[in-house]
Amino acid sequence: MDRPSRGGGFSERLSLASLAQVDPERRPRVDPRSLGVGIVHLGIGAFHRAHQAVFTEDAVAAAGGDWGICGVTQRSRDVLEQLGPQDGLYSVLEHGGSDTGTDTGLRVVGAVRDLLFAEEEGERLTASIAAPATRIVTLTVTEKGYRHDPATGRLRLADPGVAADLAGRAPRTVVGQLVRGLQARRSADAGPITLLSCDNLPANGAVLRDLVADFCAALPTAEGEQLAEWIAESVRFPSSMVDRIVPATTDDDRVEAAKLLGLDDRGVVVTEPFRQWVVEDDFAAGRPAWDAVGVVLTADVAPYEAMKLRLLNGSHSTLAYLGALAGHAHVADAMRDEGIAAVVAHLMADDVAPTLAVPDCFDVAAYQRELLDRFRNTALRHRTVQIAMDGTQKLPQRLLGTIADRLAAGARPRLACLGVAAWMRYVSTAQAEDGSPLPVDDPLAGRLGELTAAADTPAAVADALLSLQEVFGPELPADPVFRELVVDGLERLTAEGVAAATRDAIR
Ligand code: CS2
Repeated sequence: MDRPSRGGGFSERLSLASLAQVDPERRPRVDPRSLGVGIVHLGIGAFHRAHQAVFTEDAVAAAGGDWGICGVTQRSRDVLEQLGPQDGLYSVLEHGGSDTGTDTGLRVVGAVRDLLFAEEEGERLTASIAAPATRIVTLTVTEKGYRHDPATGRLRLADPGVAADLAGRAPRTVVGQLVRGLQARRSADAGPITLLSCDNLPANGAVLRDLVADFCAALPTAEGEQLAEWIAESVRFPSSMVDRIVPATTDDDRVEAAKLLGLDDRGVVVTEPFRQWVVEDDFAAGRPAWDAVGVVLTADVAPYEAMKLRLLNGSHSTLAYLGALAGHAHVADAMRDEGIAAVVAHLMADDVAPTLAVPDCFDVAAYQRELLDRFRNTALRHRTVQIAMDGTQKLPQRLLGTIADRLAAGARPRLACLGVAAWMRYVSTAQAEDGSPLPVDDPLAGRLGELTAAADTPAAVADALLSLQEVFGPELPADPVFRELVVDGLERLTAEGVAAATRDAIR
């Protein structure tokens, strides 16, 4: 008998056995039992489950193919505990709506057919990349998962994890796992394969290809050279732009999903109705019919990537730092703050839009309006501190590219520089204006603390942080206009606070 459990759900879990109890309209669009694995996905977090897995299930429903997903989790067992007992099934809860109301949809996705915990099942991971049935490896491992220097695009060979993987342990870094898997694939003569990066990095496919090449070049020559040759012939690295806002799931979301399902689902992910995927059509061994279900397959992803990273993610980070400093817990709360909302609208229109080479027929003004609406979606509880994490890994592609392009054009990108200043204020104070603590969750958190500890004026804080070459590169910090705008923004945020600084910025 179903009775409410912890969190108000139901005691019976979602699984293949209980699926018959779910409203037929909400069930997977393909029979999960009949779906073989063709894709290994590294980083099976909420984003993948709400994005590529949904597109993939739809593509199989439209055109068939054994494109089930083996989802790999890197460090945390949580996903295994959520999805393992559920036979990989989970629901996607869609929340549309803004100030004018909400509308909710829920569907169960069955595309994830296998799960693997990389830390404990290294051999099985290598074997699944080497399996002939696997034809694509997709990745959402976050910016920091690449362990590269964004300024040079090179693998950080001195990174202890990379060095240990090169020395031959069961690989723990993403690039190490891929290369060892490819090595096994070559030995097994299992044929060509595609590695498809789905992380928010510009030219993510080319970046991944170079990092794989760097890893091979650092192996003993006899081992690395032949492998690199085989990779050049047999492996493709298309780039892709991914977009869907997927906040961390809350207990309220789980309760809501349980009510709609009549079952307990520990793997539910929550998202917006919008989803977009633009993929470079360069596959070594086939792909799902993603083009039949709205994915844009194209020869050149770069203009879409720049547009999305600079307009959406650049705005997101700016909203997150200004919003968190001003005490707004969620993106939609920050959007209700008139000063912050105006800064974001002007950032897009004045600083970012002039830098974009938008694809033909693309209405970039409409895209900006749509973004502002998406940010205003009050039904999504997207925490500002979630977006604020890993700033050192995100700033280059989100804000610094815009700034460099505008400076080169002789412009003064004040709003993008205010975004950088807000990041500086956030990481150097680690507290909101009301004194409440803010987490500085960043792989360089230690360095950020050391650099700013003794800096006692906004200019000193800015100079200390601008010395981070792996973030700012060598040229930008030497640009007097850039430094002036960042210091000015930081001085205003420090002396006057977010409300006055945002008001001044849009005057
Ligand atoms: C966000 C992204 O957490 C973040 O940094 O900016 O995850 C954003 O929600 C997605 O890129 C939207 O496609």
